[in-house]
Amino acid sequence: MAFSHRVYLGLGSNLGDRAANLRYAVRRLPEFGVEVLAASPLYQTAPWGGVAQPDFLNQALLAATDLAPAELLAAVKRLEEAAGRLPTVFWGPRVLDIDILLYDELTFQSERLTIPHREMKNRAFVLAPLLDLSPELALPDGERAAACYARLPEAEKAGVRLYVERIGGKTHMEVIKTVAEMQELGRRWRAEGKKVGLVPTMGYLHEGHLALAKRSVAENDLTVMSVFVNPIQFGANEDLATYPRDLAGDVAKAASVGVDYVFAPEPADMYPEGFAASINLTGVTETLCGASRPGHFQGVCVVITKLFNLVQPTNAYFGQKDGQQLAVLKKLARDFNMPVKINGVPIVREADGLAKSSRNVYLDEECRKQALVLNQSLQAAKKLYDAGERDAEVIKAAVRAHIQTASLADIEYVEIVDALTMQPVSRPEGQVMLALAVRFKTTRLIDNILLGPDE
Ligand code: PH2
Ligand code: MG
Ligand code: MG
Repeated sequence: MAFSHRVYLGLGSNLGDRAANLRYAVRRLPEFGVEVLAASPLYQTAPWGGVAQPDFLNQALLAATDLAPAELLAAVKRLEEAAGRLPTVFWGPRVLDIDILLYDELTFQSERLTIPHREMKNRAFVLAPLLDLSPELALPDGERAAACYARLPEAEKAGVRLYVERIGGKTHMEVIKTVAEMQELGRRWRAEGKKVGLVPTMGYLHEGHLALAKRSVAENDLTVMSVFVNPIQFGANEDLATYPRDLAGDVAKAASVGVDYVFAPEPADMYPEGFAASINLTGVTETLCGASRPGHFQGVCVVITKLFNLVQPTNAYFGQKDGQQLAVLKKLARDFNMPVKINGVPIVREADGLAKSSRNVYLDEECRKQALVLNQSLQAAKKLYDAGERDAEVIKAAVRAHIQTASLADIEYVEIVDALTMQPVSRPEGQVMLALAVRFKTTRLIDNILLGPDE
């Protein structure tokens, strides 16, 4: 099911078996048209306002639904009733309370419903579990949930304590924020003999990333997706500062395809003062993007080596979109005898053929239109190859000529290389990669196609 709206719900209970009541809500929400994507841990919280009453257990859920806001409100009211909630004193003790906190980026106001939830910014018992789901969560007014939480009086935050029991939804997505926690989990999984899949990303997830995650979820006991914009793989004049970021959205998308853990460390935790390691693979890193982005693949090799050491994955998944990166990492794993299988996953394209990339958001309307020449030229080259053409210069010339029909295209390279060594070939034999890098105004795009037999 692909529900179209993303909602955050706040759950509370302070009557009866509180944990069982919350578990009941998580279990039955799907029957009411609400798919639970991720559930926070439970918090035991001091009652806020209202009459004197027992402590609550509170939880936040990330969910997806096709229901409109008013329908969603009606649905959660029915579920509250089904759980045995009786009309009680205003703000008195209740078996189950389900509040709609956020609904997409919507602000909505009716007599019965206000979105975002009217009081959520002022309540530690709402914000604390919410931040477990999405540390970077942005509210529709642009404010961050973390900033709201930070503003609350210390006394109120002190009334919120993590409760031991964890009640999950369909998925048990957790966000790991520190290197130390990630290393501890990796160690435990290895000791338990778990088959772990790792999907390294720089975030701002699109269907291409989710294709990697789906493969990993299907092939492993559990999947870790890292979301880390790796500073050391960016050159001085590259787009590190402006690289698009949306951790809250990434967490939601990862949860929706069954990822178990998002690892989102801070740069200073990955590269503390005095960090000195570098890794240099000769040959394979020196052509194509390696020629125009000095230091790029060294930075990639370092971060991936660190991630492998922390997570200790059985499988790691990378997109064929970054074809040279895939070849470099296969070589890295082979040369260092790393106990991990490197899996390449085919390029995911937009309906009109443009390869999906986080950087596509930089393209203005005209560049976006003209960028279609990239895939078109690759398809034309494949036709030539399939018709028997084996002169690399002839194929490359045809690709260049087609790209140059786009007035804004500025070709960095068009190259045919051996699929494993990334060294240029003049007459393709075995599997080769036709790869290109082209600038449209300030945006640099790469794309490629594999030709010949898969070895
Ligand atoms: N809900 C209320 C009023 N007060 N206090 C805590 N700690 N947790 C709640 O869920 C809660 C509350 C009204 O919905
Ligand atoms: Mg409430
Ligand atoms: Mg309520």
